[in-house]
Amino acid sequence: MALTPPSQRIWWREPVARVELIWITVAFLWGLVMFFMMIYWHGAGKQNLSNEAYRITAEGFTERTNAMVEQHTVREEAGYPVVHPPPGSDVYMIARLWQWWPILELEKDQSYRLHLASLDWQHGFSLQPTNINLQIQPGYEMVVTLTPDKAGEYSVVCNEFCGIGHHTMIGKIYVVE
Ligand SMILES: [Cu+2]
Repeated sequence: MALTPPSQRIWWREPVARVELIWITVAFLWGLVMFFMMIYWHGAGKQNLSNEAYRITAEGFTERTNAMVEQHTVREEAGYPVVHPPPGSDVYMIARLWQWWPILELEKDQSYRLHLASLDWQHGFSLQPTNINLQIQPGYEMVVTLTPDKAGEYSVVCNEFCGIGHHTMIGKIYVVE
């Protein structure tokens, strides 16, 4: 390895080689293609759901979630309320250290507005086994309109490392016929 200085002091003011120009052009054009594909994929293909984001306060979001839980809890499971809200309604899920709260029970082929928010810091919403991923930031709610098309038990995994109990932060959504 040469550790001697370049022979010319201004070593960087050289014409760009043809092959490098070609690569820059190819990379730039490909970047443009992918940019427009992003917009295209938004509508076509099996992409992540389009979401909306709104500013919230932790207290306000807790209040709305509690109201839903109070009205529509149908049973309890390991200390978690299982909430069965009416089809078409707004449903809420709180992310906090270290849980997704409460458990939701939704009906197949019905639409819901799912509101997700964190009460402390950043968490990740990953719905398994379908591949829906959202980052949940404090101070904002993510709202997705979803229509579950398959009955079963879904897990919500936090996929944003959030501390010592991160691996235990697992929530649940039931979809019933
Ligand atoms: Cu988390």
